Amino acid sequence: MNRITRIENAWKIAKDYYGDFGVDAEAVLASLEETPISIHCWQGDDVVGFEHDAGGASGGILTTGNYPGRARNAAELRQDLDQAMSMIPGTKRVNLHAIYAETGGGVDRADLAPEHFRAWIEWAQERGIALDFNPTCFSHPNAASGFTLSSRDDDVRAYWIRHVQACRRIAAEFGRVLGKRSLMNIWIPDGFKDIPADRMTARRLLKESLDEILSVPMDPALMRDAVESKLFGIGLESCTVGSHEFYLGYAVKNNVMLTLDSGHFHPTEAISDKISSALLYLDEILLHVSRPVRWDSDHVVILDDELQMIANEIVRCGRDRVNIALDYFDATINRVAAWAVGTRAMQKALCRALLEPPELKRMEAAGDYTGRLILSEEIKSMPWEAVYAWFCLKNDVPAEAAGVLDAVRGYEQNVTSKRT
Ligand code: RNT
Ligand code: ZN
Repeated sequence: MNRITRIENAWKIAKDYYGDFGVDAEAVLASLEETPISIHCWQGDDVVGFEHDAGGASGGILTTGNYPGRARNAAELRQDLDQAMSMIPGTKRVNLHAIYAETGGGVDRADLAPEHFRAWIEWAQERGIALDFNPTCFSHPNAASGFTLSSRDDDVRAYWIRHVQACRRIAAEFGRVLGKRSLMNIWIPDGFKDIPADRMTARRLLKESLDEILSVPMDPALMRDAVESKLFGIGLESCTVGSHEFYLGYAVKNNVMLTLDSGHFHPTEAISDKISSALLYLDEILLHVSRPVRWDSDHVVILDDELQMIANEIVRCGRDRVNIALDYFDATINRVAAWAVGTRAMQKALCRALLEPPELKRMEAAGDYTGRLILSEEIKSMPWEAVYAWFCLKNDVPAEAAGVLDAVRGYEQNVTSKRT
């Protein structure tokens, strides 16, 4: 039997199988198709960016590895993203950071403007994709003290306020030109290596900075602000100014989005459990799906238990209120593969979540925990992969590992291995 016939036959059997469980697999395909995943551009160049003195990420985040072929400029990064996206079915968005501006050199971050992203906007427009955005409040001399929006130095604080405000205007322009709202996520590295004597002042300063930034009204149809909390970073072990409580409170009070990053909590604490709570008090949230291994290591996302739990909660709580973005950076492997594997893993988890038999919730509601356990174990080996393979085939992207690997190897041979 040829490959395509085999995938199609498997899909037909799977559709029939899920039908018996009261699940409409055709509807699942449609839902999967329209669920956007925001792909982070920074996996492609190890969070370096295009500023002329760019030296890699600081602020307690760290990329390790030196796999050859890193994108060295915007044209290469876009080419690599195109290659990755050709291996990813469904609706894609691309997530940019301010350091990916193309200024020709010499433009200060506080003076960035939409024109410095013109090539990105045109590229996105040609592909019909939305752009998300992030101010870059790290890897910069004005962040060298370890404090940005919570700095005690008025000039430093004013500088970063101007930068974030510039970024909000850029995000709004993305939304306007592309006709799709841009999400702008604020993450700052600010924190203390050792035990602080005054946490309150730093947090009050951060609150005041955010208040000033948000005092400029923006059209929510064009852009929306999100704030991302964190537990600790390297060299910032004792206290992070923008902690979970800080931003949860801030988001609820000010009607901005909360960003939950899977690597930003205690190792046994999972963001999957936080989604339902956050959505009782916020209209929407943003996820930074990552994979922490022992710390916030930003490994490539894989189909593990927590990813599945995150996807289940997204589907159960409402896909329209949870915005999915990826956030990881591994420089020890082919970077295009890293994008493809992580994004496809997110989609596979969503596919499985969408295929969940309604019986599971019914059993729980009836107090039948034994039934819930037996069925949830069975769900793990249901033929979801036949549904995902068919989804890939319909979208004209590789359905199986061999296809992904061939595409990655071919691109590496022809393009990235030639970069020196
Ligand atoms: C850092 C945060 C943040 C960054 C990106 C590059 O811990 O997760 O989201 O990873 O902005
Ligand atoms: Zn993040």
